[in-house]
Amino acid sequence: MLLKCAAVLGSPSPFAQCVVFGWCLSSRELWAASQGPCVLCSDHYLLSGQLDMEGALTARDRVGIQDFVLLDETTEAAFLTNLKKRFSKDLIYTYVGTLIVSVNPYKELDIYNKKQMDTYMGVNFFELPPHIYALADNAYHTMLTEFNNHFILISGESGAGKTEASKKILQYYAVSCPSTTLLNTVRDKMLMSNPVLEAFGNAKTLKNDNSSRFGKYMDIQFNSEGDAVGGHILNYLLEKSRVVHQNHGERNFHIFYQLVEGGADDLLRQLGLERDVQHYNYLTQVCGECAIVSSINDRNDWKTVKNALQVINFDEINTNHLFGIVASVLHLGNIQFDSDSKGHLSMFEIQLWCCLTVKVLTPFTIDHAIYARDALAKAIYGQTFTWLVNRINESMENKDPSRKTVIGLLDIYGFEVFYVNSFEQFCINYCNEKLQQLFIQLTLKAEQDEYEAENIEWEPVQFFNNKIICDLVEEKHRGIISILDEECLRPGDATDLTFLERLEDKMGNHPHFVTHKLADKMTRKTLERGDFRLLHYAGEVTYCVVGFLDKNNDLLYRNIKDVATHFKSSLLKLTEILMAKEAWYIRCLKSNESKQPGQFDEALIRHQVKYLGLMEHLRVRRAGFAYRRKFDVFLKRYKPLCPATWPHWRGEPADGVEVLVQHLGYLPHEYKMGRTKIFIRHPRTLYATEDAYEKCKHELATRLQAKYKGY
Ligand code: AOV
Ligand code: MG
Repeated sequence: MLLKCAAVLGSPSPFAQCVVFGWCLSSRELWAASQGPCVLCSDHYLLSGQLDMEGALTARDRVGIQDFVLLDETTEAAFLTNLKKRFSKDLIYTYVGTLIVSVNPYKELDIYNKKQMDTYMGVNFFELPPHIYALADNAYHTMLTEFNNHFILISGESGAGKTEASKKILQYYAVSCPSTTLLNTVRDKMLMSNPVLEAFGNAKTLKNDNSSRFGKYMDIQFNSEGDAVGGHILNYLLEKSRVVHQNHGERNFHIFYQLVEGGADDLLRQLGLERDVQHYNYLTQVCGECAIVSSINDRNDWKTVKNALQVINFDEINTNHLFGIVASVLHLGNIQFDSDSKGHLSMFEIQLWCCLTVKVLTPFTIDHAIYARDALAKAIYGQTFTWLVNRINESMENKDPSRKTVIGLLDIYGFEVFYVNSFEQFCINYCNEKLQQLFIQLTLKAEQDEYEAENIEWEPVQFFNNKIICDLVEEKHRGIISILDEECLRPGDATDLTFLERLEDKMGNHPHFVTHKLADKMTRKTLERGDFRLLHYAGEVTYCVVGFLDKNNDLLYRNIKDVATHFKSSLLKLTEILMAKEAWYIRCLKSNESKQPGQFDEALIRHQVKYLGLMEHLRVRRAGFAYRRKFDVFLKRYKPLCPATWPHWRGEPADGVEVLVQHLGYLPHEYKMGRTKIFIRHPRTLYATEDAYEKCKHELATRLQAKYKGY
């Protein structure tokens, strides 16, 4: 079983390739290999292929190592060399144990087709080259065998490939899980929720032509047979300010351009729209030419969205309402104010004009009126987005009452640094800070704590814990968010600048916080008086405080109406949801800033490898154990493999496990007994046990069938 395929009949020279080391075996070695696992690394599975003229042992040099755990040395240089080698061969995925490192290729690769999906279905993790399908499949099968919940955390900076990865995983589940006609419709809805939410929640930024401007957590719900029976989406803080303002070189949300470019003539006439994006202030106020993006086809995307809306049960009336709202936002943006502008307005606009310019008999100034108009546009769009998510959730609701387990997919906006960073970047980067903390807690810290708790001998690995930055932002009464909330609620003359002063008073000497006043001479030159700088885990970001109070007030206002929408508390809740599940990780790396295929910007990638803590993760993984299970759970599953433990083991579970693994021939260095769990060093040890278990189950079933045949 360990040997996938040895000789290739008829090929010029038969060989096998070790999938982890990637090296080839000569005929003599092949013969030896056919007696067991790879003779060179004595560890991993073998794949068939064709020996090229360069001969044996060259493949490793050419394609690199598929699991960083097996690198000769754990230096950053060796890590990057391996990543680069693989990237140059379009091998964008590499494992660190069961974690996947993915490098954005910025080009379509032929690795996401049905054939590939079939190849990865039901195969043990390390049997085939690294792929997100392998991770998706293993999460799925673990869920089915252990009846527990899982989540896949996809992280990385803006443009690194998180959303693409999450879509590919969803497609994998949609295509590869067992299906019935009824369930197919649930799956179609899950898939089709994507283009709709992307149209309303994604936009072109300087970092990414299809940047997610909201956070998304999606539960895919499965019944005990493994059918996908429903889905549920939680959304986080849509960047509403984009509706009324975009930075130079960026666009508004895709849906506006799709409607204007792709909507039928009749529809546009009905909605009073011109077929010209240049006509709308909200689409072109900063730079008109940014409306056209070579990688985006708004007309085609419009068709996809229209079709997707039908699949998720939007009837014609609802669809028309939805587009009516989108159009009304565009109309709002075109309302201009001057002291005698009433003469040019329609009835609808006059009513709106009265709302926006007269506040309890006190006329607004023109600035106030513009502010009120924009606030209204943002509120309308934000509410529509929430409504849309709710409708999608209704359409994907699980109608199957039987016991269910879930796999959660988390795809949020990635860490971002622009020339000017505002409240939105502050929230987005805080969110990333929280997820990094979660990663640390669940991997580096938890892993080492567990070895300690289980009394397993262990050499501690040092890592940077970003808890200090999370506390700086979120600590009760002392963190930046608390101070901002207090300042927003303080009656009187609170402004963005008084907020900054209070920060300076409170944060004083914090090592991750700097302002112009607090900075030394060198740093001061690069800081304006209205800025504060945070030293995030992923790098320094300078935030301009202008608009902080105003934008936070908006959140606070929503918070008073519905606590659940408050960003900080909703992130805390998300952390709780995730902590209760078994985690799988995809760490996405951005290959270059100019979105070019095939370009491997080493400095940029080194920086990401560093701040994502990949080296520390590798060191912990390498020194540790790939698999661990409670004694009773392990014994319950594998006891049929040993006559002394089958059908009942009367003693302590730990003793039963010891008897069992002795019987299975585990060598002393392959496992360790903790206080409550068995720890297994290499996955292959477990896979061999799992294979034996499957065989045993099959034999038992055959025997039972034969026995009861006559009844
Ligand atoms: P993000 O989700 O991580 O950024 P995306 O998943 O949107 O980034 O990826 C950005 C772009 O990179 C995509 O539009 C594709 O052009 C390309 N890309 C990413 N992954 C792949 C892949 N596996 N194969 C081919 N091209 C890919 V943000 O949402 O900005 O944080 O807020
Ligand atoms: Mg995204």
